Amino acid sequence: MTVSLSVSDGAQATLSEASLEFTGANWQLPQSVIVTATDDELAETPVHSVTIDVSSASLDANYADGTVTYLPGSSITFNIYDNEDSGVSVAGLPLYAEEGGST
Ligand SMILES: [Ca+2]
Ligand SMILES: [Ca+2]
Repeated sequence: MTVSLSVSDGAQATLSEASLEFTGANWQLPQSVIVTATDDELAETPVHSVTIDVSSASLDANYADGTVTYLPGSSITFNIYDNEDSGVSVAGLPLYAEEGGST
């Protein structure tokens, strides 16, 4: 059985694997996929998300309907926490100036 994975917005996140092969020899072994949130340097909503779609294909009719029955649905929501500070900050407080001067 082949489990295929895709991310809804490749600019926001990437997957280490696009597909996983489960055979008669490895079906019982876990396989991992690493999801990496892209540091896009854009100020965005504090939490945004992508959808990871999961589907299966197999010559075995029991697994060939395109769904992975042991997952809660065929898509997974992956939340991304923005790391840009979109506000204005002032360093070097307290600010001051001598009379007649400016900062
Ligand atoms: Ca982002
Ligand atoms: Ca960002």
